[in-house]
Amino acid sequence: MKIIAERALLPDGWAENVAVVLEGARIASVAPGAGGEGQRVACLIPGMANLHSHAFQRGFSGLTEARGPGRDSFWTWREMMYRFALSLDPDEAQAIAAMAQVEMLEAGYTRAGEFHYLHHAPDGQAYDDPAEMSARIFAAAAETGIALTHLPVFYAHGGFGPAPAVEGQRRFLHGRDAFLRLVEACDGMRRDGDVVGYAPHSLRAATAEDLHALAAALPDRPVHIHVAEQVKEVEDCLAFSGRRPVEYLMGEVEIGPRWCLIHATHLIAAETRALAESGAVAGLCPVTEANLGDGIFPGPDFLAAGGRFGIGTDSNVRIDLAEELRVLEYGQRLIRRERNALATAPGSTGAQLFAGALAGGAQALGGEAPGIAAGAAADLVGLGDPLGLGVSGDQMLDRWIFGREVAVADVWARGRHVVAGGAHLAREAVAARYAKVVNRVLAR
Ligand code: NGQ
Ligand code: ZN
Repeated sequence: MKIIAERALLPDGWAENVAVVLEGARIASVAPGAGGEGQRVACLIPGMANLHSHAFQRGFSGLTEARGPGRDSFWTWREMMYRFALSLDPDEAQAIAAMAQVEMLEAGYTRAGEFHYLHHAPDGQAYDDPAEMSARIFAAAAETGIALTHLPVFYAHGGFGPAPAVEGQRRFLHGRDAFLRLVEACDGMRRDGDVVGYAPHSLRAATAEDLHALAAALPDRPVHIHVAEQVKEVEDCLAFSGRRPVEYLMGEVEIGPRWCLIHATHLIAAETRALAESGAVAGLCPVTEANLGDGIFPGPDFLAAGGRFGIGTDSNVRIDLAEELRVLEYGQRLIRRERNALATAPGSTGAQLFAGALAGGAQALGGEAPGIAAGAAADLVGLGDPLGLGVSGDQMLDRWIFGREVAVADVWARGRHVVAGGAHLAREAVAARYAKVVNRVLAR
C-alpha cells in the first residue's frame, strides 16, 4: 500500500509530496518529493494516543445533562455513572467499547489507554473467567483495529482512611493477589503492539501500601492514577494526611517517566514544578474535565517547567481529538485572558499542541515512539482539505483544531486502513449493535 501525501509531518518537520509505503503493520519507506501513484491524502500526520478512556461510559453520553433536584456536581454525576455501570453485561460492554473505539479512530486516535475497572458481574462476584470484561475490551479492539494499552484498575477502598467501598463500587474491587492474576491474564491477550500496564484507581481507592506492593510486583509498566481532579479530593487528602494529593503521591512513591497522573487539576506551584521535573505525564482530559466541572490545569506553568502532557477522552461524552486540543487551549485563554497560551515558542499553536500530546501520549501508553519514519508502526491519519485550500501543514493543524474546514478523512491503524471518507469501515455494524444496547439499557 502506498500513500501519497501532499504534505506530511515527518520527525524533522513538514515535507511535501511524500510517498509512504506500508508493509503489513509497519512503514516500509518514506520518500519526500517522490509523488507517484497511490492513495492521495492532503495532509498526513502520526496517529495520536488517547491516554485515558473508560469505554463503557460512552453508553451514557448525554444522559446526565439534565439538572436534578439539588446542585449537580461531579459527585452526583458519579452516582448516575455507577448505576449505569452496574447494569451492563459483557456483551453490552463490548458493544459500547466498539462504538467508542470506532469514534476514536475516526477522530484520529490510533491507540487507546483503557483505564478499565468494570471487572466483575453486577452482583460483585468475579465472572467464571475473572478477566472476562478485559477480554471484551480486547475483542472490541480486534474488530475496530485500535491498538490497546490496557490498564487494569486496582480498586480496593471507597475513600481515604481507607474507607470501605460502597455497594455501587462492587464490580470494581480486588485484593492484591487477584489483581496480579488479572494483569497476568491480560498479558496473555495482547496482540502485536498492545501493551498492558496497570492503574491504581486513585488515592481514594488504593492506599500507599497498595501502591508500594503493586510497584514492587509490576515493575517496568505504564502506571496510571487519577489524582487531584476535584477540590473535595484535595480537602479529603489534606484531612487524611496533612498533604495535598500530588504532594502525598510523590512523597509516597517514586514518580517517574512510566507514570501518568490523570487530571492533576488542582496543583500548587511546588507540585506543578515537582510533577514537571519527575518526567511523568500529566494526563489531561479537557472535554470531560469541562463536562464534570473539575477545574483548569496550570498548563503554562507546567510547560514552562518542562512538563509533559497527553490527552484522554476519559468519560467519552464526546470523542473528538481536535476538540480536546481546542478546549485545552481555550480553558487557558479564558482564565488568563490571553491568546495562544499553551504555545511555548512563536509559531502555530495547533502544531505545538499536537506535537506535545503526541509525545506525551506515546510515553504514557508505553507504545513505540510515534512518527512517520521507515520501520515505525503504520499508525497514520490523513486530514482532508475538501475546499482545496492548499495551505501549509501548520495551517492545516490550526484549521483542523480551531476551525472547521479540515477534518480526518483516512486512518491507518497498524497498517489497516480502518477509516476512509471520514467513516470507520465497521461503523454501520458497530453503531447498530450499540443503538440496540443503549435502547435496552434505557428501558430497564
Ligand atoms: C472514573 N472518572 O473512575 O470513571 C472517574 C469517576 C471517581 C473521572 N474521574 C469516579 N472523570 O473518580 O471516583
Ligand atoms: Zn478517568
